[in-house]
Amino acid sequence: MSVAADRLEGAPALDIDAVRAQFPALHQQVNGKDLVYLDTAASAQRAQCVIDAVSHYDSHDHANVHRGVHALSQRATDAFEGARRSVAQFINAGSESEIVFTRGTTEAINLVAQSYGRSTLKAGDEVLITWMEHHSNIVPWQMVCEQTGATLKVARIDERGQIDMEHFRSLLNERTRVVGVVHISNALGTINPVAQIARLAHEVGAVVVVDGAQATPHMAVDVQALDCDFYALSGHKMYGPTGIGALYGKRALLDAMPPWQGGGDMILAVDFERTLYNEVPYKFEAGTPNISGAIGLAAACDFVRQLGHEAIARHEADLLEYAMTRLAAPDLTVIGTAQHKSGLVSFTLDGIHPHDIGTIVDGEGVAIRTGHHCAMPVMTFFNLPATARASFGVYTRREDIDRLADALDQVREVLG
Ligand code: 7TS
Repeated sequence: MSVAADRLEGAPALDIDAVRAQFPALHQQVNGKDLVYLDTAASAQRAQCVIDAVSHYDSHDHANVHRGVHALSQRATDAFEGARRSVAQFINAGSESEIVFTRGTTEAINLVAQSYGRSTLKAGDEVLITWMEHHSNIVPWQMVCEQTGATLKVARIDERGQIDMEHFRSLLNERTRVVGVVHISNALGTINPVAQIARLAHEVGAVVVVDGAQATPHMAVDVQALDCDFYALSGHKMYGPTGIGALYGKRALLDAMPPWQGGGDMILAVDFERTLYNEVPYKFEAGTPNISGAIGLAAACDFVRQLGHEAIARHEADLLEYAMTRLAAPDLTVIGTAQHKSGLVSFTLDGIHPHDIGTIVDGEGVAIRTGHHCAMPVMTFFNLPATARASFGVYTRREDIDRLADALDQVREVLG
């Protein structure tokens, strides 16, 4: 039994049939076969309670927020601000004013780079990230380094797909102003020691930006316990809608940061000489926000919280262990074998391009992701053009992994 599974012994079990009943999209046929959806890391399927919350809002309560005195605008505002409270509670932020709604993780990190980064970084400063970052935690930092003259540093990873902490420590110094790290790698499944990284970064006075896109659906996240300065998440990774996510930031940092986009809602008063900005979080939410998305995200937070992170972690640890055994074969190489790993398996089959794997298993009704997973440096590190990736969620069953294993046999038969 893996370390993770051992630790979770005694955690409550998920009622998998009840969970699956919450996901209408799972109950369909693809290419004449019952759908097996193993692409949750790219985007999770949407829970019925999320669909219902969005539909109820759209059908009954929609109006613009923060501006109307009429009943619908007040209802919409209450629901929108209630959603902010739900997200704050979900990651244990100290206050809902520390939650900025964004389009997702990508926009949240760009906000930090362009507001915090652009206003504080200068030539000689360093931004430290890791080799396993998603492009959304690489490119925004490259852009702001180019704008400010700061330098991007990258901590190595090892053969198992874990951060080389010795190298990470050796790159940290008094010039390091920002540390960016992914909580769970989407390409490898590695769960990173974010609290330890935050401690080390704070010792040199750097702020820590955590890419939590893959973490919030799979593990309990407590931003205060992690003591990270910023935390980014996406609704669609956690059974919620696309086009909505959030940035958590420590209040003192958000207060000191300049706005990054100008427009309605982010101001208190405007004349042509000077604009007085609104307080946080509104200072960072120019324009009409994704109101129904925020309501859907809050419903997704409730859904995950009700299932319970312990039960989810136990379920996914069991699936991971099962998959590692069930898929094991001389021609199959698993990429990413970290000691602490979440429920996904990135792999290659000898002599077969991952895209061909993806196409053939799709023909068997099995949805997996193939490609570089927006983490091209990880592919470079392992000297691969791409991998195939099966990623699990609360609705995944062992028999789904059996279906993948059978589909891989089909791949071998056709192309092997
Ligand atoms: N960070 C990580 C670790 C991710 O997995 C993703 C999306 C993002 C950031 C970006 O999130 P977004 O919601 O802003 O797009 N990952 C993937 C994936 O693994 N396959 O498709 C998208």
